[in-house]
Amino acid sequence: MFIDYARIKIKSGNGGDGTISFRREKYVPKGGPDGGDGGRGGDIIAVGDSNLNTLLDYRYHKIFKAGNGKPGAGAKKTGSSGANCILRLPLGTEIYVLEENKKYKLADITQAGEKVILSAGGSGGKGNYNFATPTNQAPRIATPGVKTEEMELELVLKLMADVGLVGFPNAGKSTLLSVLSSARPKIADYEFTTLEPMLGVVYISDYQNFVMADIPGIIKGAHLGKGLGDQFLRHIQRTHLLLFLIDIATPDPLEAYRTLRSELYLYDSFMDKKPHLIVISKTDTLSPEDLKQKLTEIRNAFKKEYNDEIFAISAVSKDGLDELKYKIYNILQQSR
Ligand SMILES: Nc1nc2c(ncn2[C@@H]2O[C@H](COP(=O)(O)OP(=O)(O)OP(=O)(O)O)[C@@H](O)[C@H]2O)c(=O)[nH]1
Ligand SMILES: [Mg+2]
Repeated sequence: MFIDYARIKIKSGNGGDGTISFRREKYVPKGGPDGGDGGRGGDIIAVGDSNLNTLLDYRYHKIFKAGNGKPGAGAKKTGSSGANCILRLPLGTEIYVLEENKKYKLADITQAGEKVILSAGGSGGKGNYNFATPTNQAPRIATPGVKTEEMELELVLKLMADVGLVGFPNAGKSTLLSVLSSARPKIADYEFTTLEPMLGVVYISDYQNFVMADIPGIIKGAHLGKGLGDQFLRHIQRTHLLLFLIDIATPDPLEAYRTLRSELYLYDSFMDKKPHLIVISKTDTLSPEDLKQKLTEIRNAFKKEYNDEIFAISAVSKDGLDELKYKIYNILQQSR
C-alpha cells in the first residue's frame, strides 16, 4: 500500500546518572571517590533508504524509543550507552516537528544512506570522581543524566522524480510511462484508473536516464477536493519538469491546459514557474490529414496565449516518443 503521510512519536534515550562511590580496597582505609559517569542515551536517527517507497511501516508502528544510558559504577566505570533507534525512510521524506502551536521542518531525507539525528540522546551525568579537589577529597556529589523529551513528528513523503506527468483522467499518462520505462502501471479506458503515484526510470542510454512520475488524473476543482483532489500533487512538487498531457480528442485543449495550470497554481504557486512541456497524446486516433489539421488548429490557439512548443505523441504507434524523450533529457541537463 502506498502511504505518504504518517504521524509518529519519538523519544531518544535519557542519559544515565553519574554515581557516587568510594574506592574500597584492602589496606586502603580511605579510598578516593571513584563513581563513574552515566552512559549516553541512544539517538533517534533517520536514514534514507532507496529501497523504500512508502511510509506504510509508520502507519502501524507509531512510537519509537532509543535506549537509556546506564548509570555509572564504582571503579570510575562509565555506564553503557543506550542503543540508537534507526528510522528507515523512503527518499523524499520531509520530517516536521509538531509542537503545541507550531510546526517546523526538521529534516528532508533525499539521499540514500543520508543520516540525520532527529533527537539526540541525553548525555550521561558525572560521577563523583570528577568533583575531587584538593580541599574536598571525598565529594558526595554526582550529576544526573540529561532526561530527554518525547517529540511528535509528521512524516510527509514527496516522491523524488525528475519529470511529473500532469493531465486529466484518461489522458494517457500511465500508458506513456509504461512505454517509456519498465514501470507497469494499471491502464484502462475509464477515469481515475491510477489511484496512487508510480515512478519509472526512462533510459536514454545505459548511463543516461531520468525518473518520471505518474500520478492520478486531476480535474477542475481538484484543489477543492474534486475527483481525487490535489493530494497527489505533492509527488510532483520536487520535479524539475512538468509534462502536461492532453488527449487530442479533448474538445478545447487550450482550456484544458489553463485548467491544469490553474489547479497546480492553486495548490502551490511555485509549481506554475517550473519548466514544462505541452504534449498532445493519442495522435494515432486521427488520420494523417485530420491530425495535421487538428495540430495546426491547436498550435494556433495556444500561440495567442503561450509561446510554448507543442509536442504530439502516440504511445500506441510510438510517434514522437524519441523526440519527446530527448527533449526532456536536454531540459533536465540544463536544470541540473
Ligand atoms: N489510441 C490510443 N489510446 C491510448 C493512447 N494512450 C493511452 N490510450 C488509452 O487511453 C486510455 C487511458 O489511458 P491511461 O494511460 O490509463 O490514462 P491515464 O491518464 O493514466 O488515466 P488516469 O489514471 O485515469 O488518470 C486507455 O484505454 C489507453 O489504452 C494512445 O497513444 N493511443
Ligand atoms: Mg493512469
